[in-house]
Amino acid sequence: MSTEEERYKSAREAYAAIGVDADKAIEELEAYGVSMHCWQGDDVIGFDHDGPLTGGIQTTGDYPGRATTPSELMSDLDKAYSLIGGKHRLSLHASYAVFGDGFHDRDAIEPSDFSAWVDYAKDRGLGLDFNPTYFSHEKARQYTMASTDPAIRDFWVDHSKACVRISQYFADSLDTHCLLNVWIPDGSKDIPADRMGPRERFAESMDRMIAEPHDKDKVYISIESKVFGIGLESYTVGSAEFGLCYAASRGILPLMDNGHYHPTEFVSDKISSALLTFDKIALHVTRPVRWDSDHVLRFDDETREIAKEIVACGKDRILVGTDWFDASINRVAAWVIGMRSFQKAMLYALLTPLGEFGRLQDEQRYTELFVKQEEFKTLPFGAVWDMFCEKTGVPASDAWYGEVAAYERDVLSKRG
Ligand code: RNT
Ligand code: ZN
Repeated sequence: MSTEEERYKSAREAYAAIGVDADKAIEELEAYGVSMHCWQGDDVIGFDHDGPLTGGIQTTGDYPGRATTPSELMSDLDKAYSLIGGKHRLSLHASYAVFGDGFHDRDAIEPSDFSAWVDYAKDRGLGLDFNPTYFSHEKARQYTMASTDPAIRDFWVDHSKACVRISQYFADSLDTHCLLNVWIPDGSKDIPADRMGPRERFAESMDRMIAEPHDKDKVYISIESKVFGIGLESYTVGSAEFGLCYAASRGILPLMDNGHYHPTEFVSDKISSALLTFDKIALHVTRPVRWDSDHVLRFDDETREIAKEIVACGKDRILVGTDWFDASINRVAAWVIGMRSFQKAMLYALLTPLGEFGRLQDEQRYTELFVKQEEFKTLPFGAVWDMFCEKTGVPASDAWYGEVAAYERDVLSKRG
C-alpha cells in the first residue's frame, strides 16, 4: 500500500469513528458541479467593446498575461479546469460574444454569437450559464433597466430578452439547465430624492424580460441583489429586499452573492430562510474584504459555513456559481485556488456529522456539541482531500502550481 493509501485508510477510520463515510463524501464531491465564471480570465472586460469596466465593480492589479481573445480565454479555462477535480459548468457574460458575421450591439445579440461557446462546452461536456451585461457600455450611464429614459430602458429590455433566447439555446444545445442571472448596477452616489421610481421601473423592465417565452424547467432566471457599488454608495435599486420580494412574487430565483451584504451579515445564515419560500436559489460565492472586493475564495470560515448549509439544505436546490476577479496574481491560478477552496469547503461539509450535531442541538446538549464541533476540525481532512484529487486525476497539494507556472512561462508571458 502506498503511503498515500495508508494515510487515507487511517483517515477513513477516523471519520468512520464519528459515523461518517469518507468514500461516500468523495463520491458526492466528484458528482458536484460548480459554475465557474469566465470573467476572472480577462478582468471582466469581454470581447464586445473597447472601453473600461464600469458599473461600480473593479479589478485591481496588472499581472501580465490577461486573455484578450476568445481562443486565449478558452485555452486558459482549459488549463484551469484541468487542475480542478470533477465536472463543472461555465458561466458566461453577454459581453463575451464571439461575433462571426459582424458586430451586434447588446440589444441585438443572437444565439449564433455564442455558438463558439456552445461548441466549446459540448466538446468538454460542460453546462453553460449566462448573464446579461448591463455595464461597460455607452448606454449604461448609472441607470439601465431603471432608467427614466424609455429608449434606454427599451434597449436594456431588448438585451435582456435576447439573453433569454440565448439561454434557451444553451439549454437546448447542451441538454442541461441554464441559469440566467440579472444584476444591474443602477443606483446613486448620494442620497436619492426618489427611491420608489427607479424600483418601479426596474420591476416593470424585469416583467417585460421574464415575459419572453422560455422553458421554465430549463431556463432559470435569477435576480442578484446588492447593497452598494463604487460610485453607487447611497442607493442600489436592486437591493436585497427588492431581489427577494421580486423573485418570490414572480416565481424566479433570488441570487445571493456573499459580497453584497453589510459586513456583519452572512449568506450562510440566509440560505435556509430563503429555501422555505423558494424551491431553488442561486449563489455567487466570493470573498469580500471590507467591501465587495471580489477577492479569490479561500477555505475560510464563511465559505465552510456556506458549504455546510448547502449540504444540510440540499445540494440540488442551490445553484452555485463563482464570482471573483483578481488581476494582481496569475489569473489561471486565481480560478484554480478559488474553485479548489470551494471544493475543500464542500468536502469538509460532506464529512461533517451533521445528523449527530443536529441531534445534540435538539437535545440541548450544547457543551457536548461545542466540544465535538471543535475537535472535528483537527480530523485528518487533508488525507481525504488528497484522495479526492487522486481519484479525479488532478495534482494534490500545491503540485498543480508547477503546471500553472509552466503555462505562464510558455503561454501567458508571450502575450503582447
Ligand atoms: C457585481 C455582481 C456581479 C458581477 C458579475 C461580473 O457586484 O457580483 O455578479 O460580479 O456579473
Ligand atoms: Zn456576483
